[in-house]
Amino acid sequence: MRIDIISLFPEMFAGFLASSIPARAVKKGLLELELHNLRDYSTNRHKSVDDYPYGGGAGMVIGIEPVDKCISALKAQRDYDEVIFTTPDAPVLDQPVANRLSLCRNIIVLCGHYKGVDERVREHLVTREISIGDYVLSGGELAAAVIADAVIRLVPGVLNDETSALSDSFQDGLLSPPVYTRPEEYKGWRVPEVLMGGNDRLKAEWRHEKALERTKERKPYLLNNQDHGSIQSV
Ligand code: 6GU
Repeated sequence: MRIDIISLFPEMFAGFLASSIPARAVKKGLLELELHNLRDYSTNRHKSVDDYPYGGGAGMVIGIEPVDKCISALKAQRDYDEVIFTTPDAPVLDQPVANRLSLCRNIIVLCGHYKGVDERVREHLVTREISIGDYVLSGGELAAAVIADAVIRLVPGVLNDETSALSDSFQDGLLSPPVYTRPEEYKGWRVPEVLMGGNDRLKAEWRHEKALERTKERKPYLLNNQDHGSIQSV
């Protein structure tokens, strides 16, 4: 999979890219992640990419020209399955969307910006808009990193078997059950007895029961959501 991120602040992704999972995916050859500075596609000698808004109003607006130039340059090299725009006024990212995106070959993520982006970018160049929650960030960079992380870890081979994405919270529409490790007792706080026994069926039943109980208590809406966007169901 290849992810191209277009941003005015590409340096914000340095820590994320150096971190374990995305770095390992790149090293394994499962992922290409390229950053593009929108400023490099400015059409004037001041390297600016924004201008005053038509009709007035506060602040500046990022113009369509540099965005189109950057996206066109990328599209000339390969086909893209999605051009994603990060913006708080879009549908919120969830696991089914992450699952679908993980099946793409090439995606572009265009980071939104507090300045606002010319609406024609959204109308003509973007295929999908994503928010990461109902709160406002100063730019779309953190959202793009969140989206990239959620997607990258689903690419086959990126995680090893024990941490397989299939056993995640949300993947079966349920939250994960509680987990425990040694010691069996700490300050009088004990590991549930059933997990200490030798009956695998009982242990599996217990985990499923706890997963259901947690989901009902904490995120009951997941129980009504049958769309998991899994590889089987897309
Ligand atoms: Cl995608 N962008 C910004 N600026 N703020 C957000 C967001 C995105 N998602 C939640 N808040």
